[in-house]
Amino acid sequence: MAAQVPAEELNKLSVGEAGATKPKPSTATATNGNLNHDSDDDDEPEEEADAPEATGSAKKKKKRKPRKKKKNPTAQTDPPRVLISQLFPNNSYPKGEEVEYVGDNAYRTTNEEKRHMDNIQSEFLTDYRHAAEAHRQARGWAKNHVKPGMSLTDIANGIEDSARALVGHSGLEEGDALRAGMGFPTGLSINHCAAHYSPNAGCKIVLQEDDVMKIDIGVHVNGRIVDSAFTVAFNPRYEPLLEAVKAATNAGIKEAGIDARLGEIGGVIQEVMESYEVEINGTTHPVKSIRNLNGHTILPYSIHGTKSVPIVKTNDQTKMEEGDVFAIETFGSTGNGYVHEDGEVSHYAKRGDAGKVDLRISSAKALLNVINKNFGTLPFCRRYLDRLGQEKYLLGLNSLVANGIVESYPPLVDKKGSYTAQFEHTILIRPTVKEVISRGEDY
Ligand code: HZT
Ligand code: MN
Ligand code: MN
Repeated sequence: MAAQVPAEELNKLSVGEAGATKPKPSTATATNGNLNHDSDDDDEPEEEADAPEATGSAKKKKKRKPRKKKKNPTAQTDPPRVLISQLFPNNSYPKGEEVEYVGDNAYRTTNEEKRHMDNIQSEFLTDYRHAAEAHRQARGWAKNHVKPGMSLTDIANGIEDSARALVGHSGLEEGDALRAGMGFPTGLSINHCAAHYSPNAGCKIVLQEDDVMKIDIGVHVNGRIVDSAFTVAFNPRYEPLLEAVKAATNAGIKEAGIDARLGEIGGVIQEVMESYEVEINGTTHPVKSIRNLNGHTILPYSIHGTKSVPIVKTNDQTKMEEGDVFAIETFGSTGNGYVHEDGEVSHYAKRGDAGKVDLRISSAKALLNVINKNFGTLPFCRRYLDRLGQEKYLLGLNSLVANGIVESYPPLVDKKGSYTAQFEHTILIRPTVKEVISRGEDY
């Protein structure tokens, strides 16, 4: 089956995966995926040959200072298994996309006090950039390898084995997953399912040629979670849907900044989203913003903070503030533009405000210890319990949910037969600039 890949999907592959058709190790270098061309200048992807041109009488020979040998010529493998910390030594990870503030906040970029504040927060910036590079490389694997005919289980494992290996979550030491690893279960949500589907054990779902799949990946380092998602489709008929949602998310990112009002950002997102339509099998559908899905703040070890970013116009006057971290995510749909919970649950998380309950079911007590040790308040899924060797935990898990200690996050679906798409980035509202930490050459 010759999968029809939209030209855009082919052209916008992460540069970190360039050359991935070759056997391992790939030719990708440590610096691929770095968007920031004005950072260090010793990180050029390729060394230009300084030898004179063989036939070059007509060509001008570039005069160039002889360059020092590249510090880190380490190549990433395919699948990616080389530590990000090895590819980028001395804790110098690639920056995301830095965007200067405008208007009343334009002064911040050069302001001495703001720059000082920025500098003292560099520790958490390092962790975010580290996690973001792992995210780009793990999703690069997905962009190159996910094809119709693959099972969702193989896709999830391919992504998660990559992400864990890249941040050094070996699974061999206790508390490993709490230092770095998955920030939440990989979402693989297809068609009318918009979010929070991840395969449980025994899942037989295979990706189909005409499917629209949202791939939502969370990677964390020291609890700093990078939450970023994209949508894949193999039939080009969905291109306008994907374009609508990508443009809507970028519009939201552009509106974001210190003192930006959340309800207004929603209005801009909706305006962009709903300027598109998509024709499927001879029927033209308006693209709708899914009005009960939102972006959100992110806190250490906690995937949702207290602020929500609507994707339709609302009168929420809440402002973005310096120091906030936001997941800007938008969802477009050919259906109702409204989701409900439906289907088997895969995603769970211990509640941050979980009080002390005397658990009378021994399996619940035992499972809570496993959760505390391995996930804390980070979301997890049943597969993560399976890989830890846990068995017959469902009764205990359900009792933790019933007792309000663990929250379940069921799949979120629009009406049957509809198609939904998502794009998402994590952005840092730094004192001097906003940084789109998860930005890549791909999206
Ligand atoms: C919950 C559980 C998870 C957060 C958004 C989201 C994936 O819909 C406030 C606004 C992972 C994430 C979340 F396992 N959710 N982003 N990426 N899902 S949410 C939410 O529950 S809470 C949105
Ligand atoms: Mn997400
Ligand atoms: Mn999110």
